Amino acid sequence: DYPDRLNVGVELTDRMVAQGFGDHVALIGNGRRRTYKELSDWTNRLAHVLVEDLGVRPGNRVLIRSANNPAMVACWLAATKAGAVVVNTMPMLRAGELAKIVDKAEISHALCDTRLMDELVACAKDSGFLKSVVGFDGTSNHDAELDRLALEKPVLFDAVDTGRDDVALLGFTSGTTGSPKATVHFHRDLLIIADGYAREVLAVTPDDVFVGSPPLAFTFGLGGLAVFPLRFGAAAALLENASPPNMVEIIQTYRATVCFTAPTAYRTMLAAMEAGADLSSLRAAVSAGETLPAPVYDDWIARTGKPMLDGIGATELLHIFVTNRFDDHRPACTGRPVSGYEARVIDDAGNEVPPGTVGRLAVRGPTGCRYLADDRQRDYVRDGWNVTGDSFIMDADGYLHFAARNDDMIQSAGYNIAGPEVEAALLSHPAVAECAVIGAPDEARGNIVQAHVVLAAGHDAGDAMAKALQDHVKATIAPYKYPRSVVFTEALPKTQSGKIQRFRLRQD
Ligand code: 3SK
Repeated sequence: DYPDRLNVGVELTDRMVAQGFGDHVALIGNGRRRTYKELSDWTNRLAHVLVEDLGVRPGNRVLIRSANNPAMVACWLAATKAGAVVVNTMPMLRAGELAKIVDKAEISHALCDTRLMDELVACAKDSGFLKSVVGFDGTSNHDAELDRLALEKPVLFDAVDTGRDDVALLGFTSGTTGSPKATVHFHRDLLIIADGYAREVLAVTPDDVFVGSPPLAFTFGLGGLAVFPLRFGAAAALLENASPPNMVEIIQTYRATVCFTAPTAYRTMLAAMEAGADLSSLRAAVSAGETLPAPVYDDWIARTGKPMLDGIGATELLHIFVTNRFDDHRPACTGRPVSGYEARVIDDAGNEVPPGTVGRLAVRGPTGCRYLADDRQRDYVRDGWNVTGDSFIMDADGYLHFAARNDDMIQSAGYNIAGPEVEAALLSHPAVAECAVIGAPDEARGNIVQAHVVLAAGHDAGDAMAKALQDHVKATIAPYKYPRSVVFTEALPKTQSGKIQRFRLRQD
């Protein structure tokens, strides 16, 4: 139950100061620590600039373009306090991609790290919506227009009196198919994910230090690296380049306790621990965005004595809605719904399938989904249930097990083969660092299973390796599932949030 009048920007800053967290560290980044009081002052000054100098009005759509750093969080909170609807965007987007977002969301104002201006300026030139682009200093040296204007402003700001059901955020999702949709989220949604998943599952305390790789532009990152820590008086250590080695370094430096990232990064962290890195401060390792292979889960427990928490979320529902828990977790299992959410597995007609049967995962909960002006709403939401693009099996105890993304099922010679199962088998071979399995057209079999493999350091590609991997899969799962074609590659195509784009492999 949230009050009728609610502004999430205020809740995560001024309210935290009022609750006594003023001196606690809120954000770490670019070598600096910022307390809650500093964050509150900073965001209030920025909000003054937005309203008084830039003319932002409640409901205006404000785009933010930055890598993960404290200034990006401050801009997001300030725009929220000013009553704007924020669209956070990835730093690597090009003018053409930005233009689609600007048009769809009818963006009037943009705040941009000065290091990333070119593409946005190019996009603004031809835009009928975007009337103001202002730069901020992502390195927090306050050396850009927005920062200079902010320094002149008072540290108190009378935030716009938004309602709990007013729109606060548009989360863009390109999914793995490339055609962006915007999902609409209210002020209360941002608190629901903190008071649900973060409180119930992670039991966040003010002593926690969060770290992770997902961009703040992706709601997985915004939740895990901004909303969750700030809701509980904890700290977030933000990395502009969250490569696994950088995360290992920051975890050790700041004794980070909660990590949000994808399974591939955890594999690198396991190797780093093997080589002597001390990641013992981590109490929660959250894995999402890609299926967690059982070997990574097993190795993590063996090495740290703690579970890795696999979960599934969606931009449509803002954050994780099905998850394992510290005291309730299993390998190759995504767990049970977070409180407030319901999940079921359905067939094509929308009927629930019996336990043990593969079907489409459907979810219902308080945070979505509402697409912005998009006909795909009709396919995604049916009878109030969000019908995801993932196939799952629910076991007799109500635990959900990932089967495949719907487009990852491979029909080969009359067999239905789940690509991720073959990937898991390949990943259990020590020579495989990463892989993606797709169906490749084949005259005789309709499709054959094709594995795209990135080898771990010290292993050589070639026929002998391909044969070794095929034999390994045959020995691990039903032999008919083995990859008849193995393609070695240096890197897999990924979205900017780290999801493998199998559709691009299919196009090649
Ligand atoms: O896995 C995802 O795609 C996701 C999306 C948004 C928020 C959280 C998650 C895990």
